Amino acid sequence: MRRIIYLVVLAVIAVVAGGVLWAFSSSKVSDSLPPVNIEVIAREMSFNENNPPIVIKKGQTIQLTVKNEEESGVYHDFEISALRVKTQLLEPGEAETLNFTADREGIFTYTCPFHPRMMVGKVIVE
Ligand SMILES: [Cu+2]
Repeated sequence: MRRIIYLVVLAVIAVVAGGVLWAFSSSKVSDSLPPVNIEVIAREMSFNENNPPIVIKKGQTIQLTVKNEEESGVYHDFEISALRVKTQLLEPGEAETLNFTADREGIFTYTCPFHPRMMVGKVIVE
């Protein structure tokens, strides 16, 4: 009889432990990284004044808005070729928002393909 009680207790522990593990693993899925909004302004031949690094996390959904705020006639584009991210050609006053998720860690380059020497910076995926 004692042995049966012991086995029942063990079984209950196993079920509870299994439930706790399941809860942890399912909460991990729903607690995945929240989306992040990033705004990039193209003005006076640079992004956000000095082409700062953009730091994001692997697997995080990024909502990226690129605005061309040049006064006149200068078109820009924004590209992270390693992550297959690219806007349309943006004329002054125009903006585009796109979503992407970096699927690997590393340091990549963003650029305006029209002005690759002046408008270039790093994307750091951690
Ligand atoms: Cu440009």
